[in-house]
Amino acid sequence: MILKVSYEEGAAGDWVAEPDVLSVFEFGRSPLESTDPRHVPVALTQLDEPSRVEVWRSHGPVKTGSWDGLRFAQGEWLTMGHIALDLEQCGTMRECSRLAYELLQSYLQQSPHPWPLKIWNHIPGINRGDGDEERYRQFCLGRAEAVSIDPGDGPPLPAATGIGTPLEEASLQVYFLAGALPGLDVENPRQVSAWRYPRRYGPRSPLFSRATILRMNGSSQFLLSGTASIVGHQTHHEHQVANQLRESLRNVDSLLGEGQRLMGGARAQLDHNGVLKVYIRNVKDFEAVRATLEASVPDEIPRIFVRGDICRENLLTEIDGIIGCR
Ligand code: 3EB
Repeated sequence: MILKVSYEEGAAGDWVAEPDVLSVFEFGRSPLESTDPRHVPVALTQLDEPSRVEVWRSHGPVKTGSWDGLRFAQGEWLTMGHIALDLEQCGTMRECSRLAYELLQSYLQQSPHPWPLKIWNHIPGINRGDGDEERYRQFCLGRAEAVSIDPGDGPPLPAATGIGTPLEEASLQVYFLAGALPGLDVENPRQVSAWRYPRRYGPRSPLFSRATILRMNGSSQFLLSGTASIVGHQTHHEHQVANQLRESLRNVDSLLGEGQRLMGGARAQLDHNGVLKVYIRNVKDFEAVRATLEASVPDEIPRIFVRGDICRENLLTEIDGIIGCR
């Protein structure tokens, strides 16, 4: 595997010093507290125990730096980059989002690793505001304004996760993985592509593909987008968290099948070569979600549970992950 992701006990500082470490994500901290480019605080609280950090490793040596406020760690083949914009200094959510995506694109243009492979968007108070004024919809508007490419037939951006952090969080955070070679974008036959969602979900569609396959040095890895209980473009199983998680897992399964159809070879498995991250809106649902996941996927795949709001008010949980292909 070209990207090794693991959940590790211990402090972020214990891991950032390793020579092959691209980044260490620390849960439950504000992104604005970051000092080392490889240390990325994330404003999502971990729900399970023990407390762990998410460590990304790839072929080194790793070069770190800052570019117009974007911090990055560049390995031989892969780059991790992150942006945290203070919403108060930035203006509206729409402006902030546009700025973040303009910065991301101008950084990638001059990078030896210009191909975005997966983007995580952490949006404070994501469901705040009514109708088209909702923060998530305004975020989508700003992103679409920054991404000049006409979607046409294909996704203009790779896999992504869009998740809500607490309303009190001061920053919009965008972090990403980019590579020296383009990934292969995969859509889900069970779902309408996000960039073709009907108007009722917002003035500009979300821009992301359902998964991106990272192919490099003979290995393939599935970078799954945040996957929720959406079939077609509609939310299924409103108010039923366990059924929402099962539907999300059917979407993951369908994506892995579609990936195999496109790539040939063996089907990607949820095994020790991958990791899953489960986002839960309401803390009270944690035990039900944990038990449902345990009954549905092999024990050997590492997982972490975090509290986060989902981009539609009627969605209670969402899952993403990085899955190894043989
Ligand atoms: C969905 O399927 C759920 O706006 O970047 C998932 C992944 C979702 C990414 C984004 C939103 C985003 O529409 C929400």
